[in-house]
Amino acid sequence: MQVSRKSYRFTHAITRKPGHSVVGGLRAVDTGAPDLQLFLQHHADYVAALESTGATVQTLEALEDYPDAVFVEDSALCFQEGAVIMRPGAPTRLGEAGIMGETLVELYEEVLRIEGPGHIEGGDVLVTEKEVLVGLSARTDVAGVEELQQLVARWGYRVRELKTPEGVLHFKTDCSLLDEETILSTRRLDASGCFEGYRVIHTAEGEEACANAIRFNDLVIMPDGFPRTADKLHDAGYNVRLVGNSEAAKLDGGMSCLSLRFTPPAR
Ligand code: CIR
Repeated sequence: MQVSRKSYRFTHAITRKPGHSVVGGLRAVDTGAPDLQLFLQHHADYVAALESTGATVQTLEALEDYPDAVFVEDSALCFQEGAVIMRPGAPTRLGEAGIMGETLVELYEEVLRIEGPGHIEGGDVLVTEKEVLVGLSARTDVAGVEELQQLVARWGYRVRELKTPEGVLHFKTDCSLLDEETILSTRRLDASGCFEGYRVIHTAEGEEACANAIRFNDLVIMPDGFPRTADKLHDAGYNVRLVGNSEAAKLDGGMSCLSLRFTPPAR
């Protein structure tokens, strides 16, 4: 695979502010609508954490027609060589991808698109140093994975198809990349054997909801409120930054969902 930089080093990120419509975002279980003011505060803290690593963060305006548009990760996949516009499996989110494409064509010469009929969402894709792992889920199907494989083969990437655990929204709801050889994972996902060959750190029992963290340059950014897993990561030598996530969590969103992280080619 032609990766010249580490899979967790990025110069850029794109985020999008939550809008008033976020209260109508998709959720598996209704635990109440998110509070927009608190969501905006958490979002600002998240952007500040990304920026504190020296990266340039482009924060797009809210898209009121798309309640879940704050979760930009699902709309595209960004590599060094180019970007791929996803095809979300949630009908209410389909239009977000094309809109993100308008931003990405400003940054990349090569912007490819999943045309369908399959579906794939960025939350189901974990890019590591050596491969692109994609979990089949209620949002990502075999045809979507196959189309991604065909598209990224030109850049030398190998796609490995896996299964997202039953009832889990996205593959990355249950795992994150910590460094070139280490994955943070729930025990239930790791039990499938999908991370053979990697070093795996498990979320603490009862703290499975923090498996969706991100390694962004020198930081591991994880949701606040999971002290035993935070201690584990700290003890393993990671520089952990906690960000409030209570409002995104009401919509099944976590740290990875809130940004696209990438290093665009010099133009
Ligand atoms: C959804 O159901 O699509 C949103 N409410 C949450 C998306 C979270 N995105 C992610 O895990 N990548």
